[in-house]
Amino acid sequence: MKNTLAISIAALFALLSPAAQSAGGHNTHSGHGAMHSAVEGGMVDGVVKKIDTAAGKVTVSHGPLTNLDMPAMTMVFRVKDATWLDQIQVGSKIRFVADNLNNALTIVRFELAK
Ligand SMILES: [Cu+2]
Repeated sequence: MKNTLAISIAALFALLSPAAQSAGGHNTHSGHGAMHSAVEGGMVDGVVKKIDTAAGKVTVSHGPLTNLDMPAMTMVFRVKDATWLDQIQVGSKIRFVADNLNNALTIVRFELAK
């Protein structure tokens, strides 16, 4: 009985630890976002200017990216999911979230604007 209880507690910690770490990371991110609450989690509007399927890159004229302290501009992004490039063409209106992944500004969330 004692052993069973010890194992249960160990199992409980094993279950909780990753969750606690994950929650901590998320909170850190949200804390940063709180400074930019209007944009955090929100999608930014953009217009596709050029598509480089081979390189997995897209040139987008975008509105201000507050989470990246970036004003509106036209620039090249990587895309997290290359299949997104199949859904767009030059002139497509998109909504997206960009983030800095491995020092490359990358579109991490994407949808076609209606
Ligand atoms: Cu930019």
